[in-house]
Amino acid sequence: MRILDAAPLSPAELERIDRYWRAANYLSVGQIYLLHNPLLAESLTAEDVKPRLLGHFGTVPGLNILYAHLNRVIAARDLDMIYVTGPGHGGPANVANSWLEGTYTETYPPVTRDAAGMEHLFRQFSFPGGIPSHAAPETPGSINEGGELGYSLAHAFGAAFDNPELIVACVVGDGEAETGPLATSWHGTRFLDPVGDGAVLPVLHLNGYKIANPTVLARIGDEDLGDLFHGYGWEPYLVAGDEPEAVHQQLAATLDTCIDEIAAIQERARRGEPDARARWPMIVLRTPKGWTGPAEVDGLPVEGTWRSHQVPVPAVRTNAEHRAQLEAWMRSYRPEELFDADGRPLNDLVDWLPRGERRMSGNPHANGGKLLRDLVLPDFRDHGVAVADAGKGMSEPTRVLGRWLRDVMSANADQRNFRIFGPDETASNRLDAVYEVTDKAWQADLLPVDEHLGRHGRVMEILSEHVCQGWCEGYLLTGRHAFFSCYEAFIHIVSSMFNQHAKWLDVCHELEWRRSIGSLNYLLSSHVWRQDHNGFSHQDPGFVDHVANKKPEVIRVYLPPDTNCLLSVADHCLRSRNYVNVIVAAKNMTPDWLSIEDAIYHCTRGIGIWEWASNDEGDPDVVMAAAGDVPTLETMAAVGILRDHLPELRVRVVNVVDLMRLQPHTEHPHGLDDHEFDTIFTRDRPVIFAYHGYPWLIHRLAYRRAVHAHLHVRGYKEEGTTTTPFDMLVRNDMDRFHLVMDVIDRVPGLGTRAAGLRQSMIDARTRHQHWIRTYGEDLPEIQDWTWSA
Ligand SMILES: Cc1ncc(C[n+]2csc(CCOP(=O)(O)OP(=O)(O)O)c2C)c(N)n1
Ligand SMILES: [Mg+2]
Repeated sequence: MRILDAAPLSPAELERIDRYWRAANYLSVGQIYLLHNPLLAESLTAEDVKPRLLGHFGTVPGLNILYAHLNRVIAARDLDMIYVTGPGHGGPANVANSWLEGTYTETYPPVTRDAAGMEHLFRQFSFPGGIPSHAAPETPGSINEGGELGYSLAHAFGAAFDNPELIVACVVGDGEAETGPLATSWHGTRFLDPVGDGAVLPVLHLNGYKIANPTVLARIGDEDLGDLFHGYGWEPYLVAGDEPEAVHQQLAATLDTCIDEIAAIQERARRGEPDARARWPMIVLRTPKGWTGPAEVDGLPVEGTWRSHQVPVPAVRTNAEHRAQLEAWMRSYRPEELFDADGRPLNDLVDWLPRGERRMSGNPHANGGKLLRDLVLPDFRDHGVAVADAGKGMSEPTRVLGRWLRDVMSANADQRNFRIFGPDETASNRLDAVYEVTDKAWQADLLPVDEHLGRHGRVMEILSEHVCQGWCEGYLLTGRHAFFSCYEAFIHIVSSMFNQHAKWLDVCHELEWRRSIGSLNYLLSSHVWRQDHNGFSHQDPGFVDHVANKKPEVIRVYLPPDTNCLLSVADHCLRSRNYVNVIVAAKNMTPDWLSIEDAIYHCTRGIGIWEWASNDEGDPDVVMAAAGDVPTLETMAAVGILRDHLPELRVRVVNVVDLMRLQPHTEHPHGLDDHEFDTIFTRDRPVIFAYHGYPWLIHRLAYRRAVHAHLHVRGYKEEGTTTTPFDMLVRNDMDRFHLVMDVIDRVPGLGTRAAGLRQSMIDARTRHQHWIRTYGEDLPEIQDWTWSA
């Protein structure tokens, strides 16, 4: 690793930056500890201290020293920069800097920049009715909560894409660096276009410790650490020390060099001399954990150890010695040199800081909705498939969607605010029409065999669902639009990231100043019912169950039954804001049920009676409901059998696109009120519901409905393997034959009358079993089945 020994700071600059750092540290410690007496006007009393001491100091001095130095280079060079805090548990640091920069008071006027405001600032931190302890949505300038560790670097890259003038400074905790998502995020430079994208400047914060352990990267020696990052294609610079003056000089010299190098890489590339092996600079900052805090507490070392992770001096309220230690610690920052008697930051403490939107806490990229522009969306109706006769024709839903996405990509090529993300599956999910107008981003070596790889590609593929998700979130949070396609089973990998993003959106609903951002749009394809090449490992429709746990204001789930419905749903999702939209759709040949006009009506309602397939004349004996493309097909086939063999049975066919329609309207904004629900499903007739995923979800959503006692749901019950498509249905009792049996078993009076039909359904399942074991494919009558009214 390179080590620079220049000392670019004049004594005055050194003094200035150190004072700023001390002020940020003082304000951070104050937030963790104090209720009153923010300026230490008198000696601390027990009542001045919070009853519950919550927060994390260990990472704070590192976050603050970086913030101070980044402010220096921003101001000196008029840089456009944001700050991503991997160890977001160091939230007091972000808040303190924002207060010093003035954005905190602009955002939250009651928190004035004086003694009263300082007291307010301290009190509210990790306090009931106040703000959370992390770099949360409430924190101006943050796009990374950092509560769940691992996503900072992927977020940083997502923010940098298509922002050629932006530098994203990204602190990575050395513990965070051990997580899977972070470890693979270092590959980001292989996808970052120095022409059209901005830069990411990672700072590995090698403070040596996590909560209770040393970190791996701090204990492998500088040489191996340097080699590791070299191997990943970075140029690592080491800044190390525990003596502030020396660290200030080294950090200043290193940041100057890094910013110069970034500019040089970009300048070369933008001049037309791209360098596929450009080594982007990064910094390894090795300073003590809990630096400037108490060296020892109760005879045990704290500064420079894991013991400083949270609250270094714990018993301040009850233990006078601890309280004196806290006071000495806070006074060591010399607040009288930082704030005037009224608690205002002294003029020369803050007069050199970046101003307006150049402040990292006030940069509009970190409140991306400010920069959000609507997508230009070509008319999806032009891509609709013609449907002369319902269920006669077939198409591949995602392939058709791919053509519309191609046009979306073209239409927004100039405004450069739309990308598609996916873990190596864009083509597999049959969205490959997009390659007619753009490539997959790639900055590593290119070989003649490669297809659709390009330096300026807008399709982002890396085989890490985590990184795809992190990039996608970073891109959205900075005010752009995205579409993420993934195999249904493997989207579980990012369940936890989805969680965090959904929580972020949820909190933003309460924050007027956080502007609306583009929705996170998932397309889950290659789904459970059609895993032709794969088996059990690839069969899991449960992500939706997890999504349904999140706040109704945030989540939407769509199960379009055919191609035209998929187009309509996708258009709706790309127009929406502040949601997580989950679309589940097949890539395989699927019957086309609805014309594009009918699809629009159906999807706008989100649920509907398919009267053209029903014969209930307003008084059904049974309701046959379906949600999902394969369940729709199977339901329609079952309805066909019923109508052929039991023509007097009045069957109502209901199709659900928007799953949240099933919830009461009091629970979800899309929920139907009971009256409307009852008119569709009845209050007392058997409902045979074929659902794409695990059956319990439908029960969960509909448990309060009058008809619930008569609701019988079929779905995936974890019976899977590599087998034929129809066999998957048979194994899970969602095949047409079983659905017919379900009707016979549940419609009063039908059991005896239709016993013969029931028996023939059992035989049909047996015939299927024998056939596939002999011929390896589904029965011809299954493969060739089409709907006939
Ligand atoms: C994914 C995840 N696992 C575990 C935790 C619990 N946790 C909070 S802080 C922390 C240690 C972080 O260490 P590091 O990244 O080195 O941060 P720093 O030393 O700067 O505080 C852990 C394990 C978490 N927040 N996220
Ligand atoms: Mg650490």
